[in-house]
Amino acid sequence: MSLKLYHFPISGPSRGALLAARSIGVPIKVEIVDLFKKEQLKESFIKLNPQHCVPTLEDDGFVLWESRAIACYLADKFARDDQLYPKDLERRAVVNQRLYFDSSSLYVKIRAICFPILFLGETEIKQNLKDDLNTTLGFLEQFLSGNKWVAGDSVTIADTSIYSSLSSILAVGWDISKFPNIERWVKDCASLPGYEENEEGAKAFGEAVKKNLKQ
Ligand SMILES: N[C@@H](CCC(=O)N[C@@H](CS)C(=O)NCC(=O)O)C(=O)O
Repeated sequence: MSLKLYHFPISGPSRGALLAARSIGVPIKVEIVDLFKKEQLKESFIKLNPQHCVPTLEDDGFVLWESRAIACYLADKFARDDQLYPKDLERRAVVNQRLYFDSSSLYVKIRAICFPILFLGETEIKQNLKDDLNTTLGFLEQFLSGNKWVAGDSVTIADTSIYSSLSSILAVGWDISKFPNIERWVKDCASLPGYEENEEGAKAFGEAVKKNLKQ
């Protein structure tokens, strides 16, 4: 088996794919693509992934990108059982809903705040972007009401995906004290395999954002 993940630790989506792989427990070779050095634009990488983004997975010649698609693929192919990505139609549908929620809502709101600060010279977070993210966190708070994990009683790849997104903005110093279910779940996420590795990348992300923020 030769499984390789092209990865950049500062990237939330990239950490999401790796955190899923760590929970699945599949051995995976990690190759760093330094986005700050524009390594994703190297000819060899564009040949592999014309969309030149991380994470990108290579599995014996099969190439896949999009962090959540990678998590689903790895769970389906390598997980010991179906807990992380249930086969039951309805339970899987809820996991998928949470994954789409992350990809189309939570991650998007976090990116809308951080991208302009990291790359466009913005030094403040606009109030409407703060409100947008807090509204979205309100939905996550509801998903976690009466549930230990975001899609029910057991940990799934929805947790690894959403946690990797959320950990980026937590590292910027986001206040989640109004969301007690999220606070409790964030503490529980410390039990995820690969948690420390994720925290390191999130911390570097948070520092890069905070450096550009007006104090
Ligand atoms: N929706 C994608 C987002 C991937 C993405 O935008 N990756 C960024 C880093 S966060 C990237 O590789 N950017 C470099 C580029 O597009 O050239 C996923 O979840 O994998």
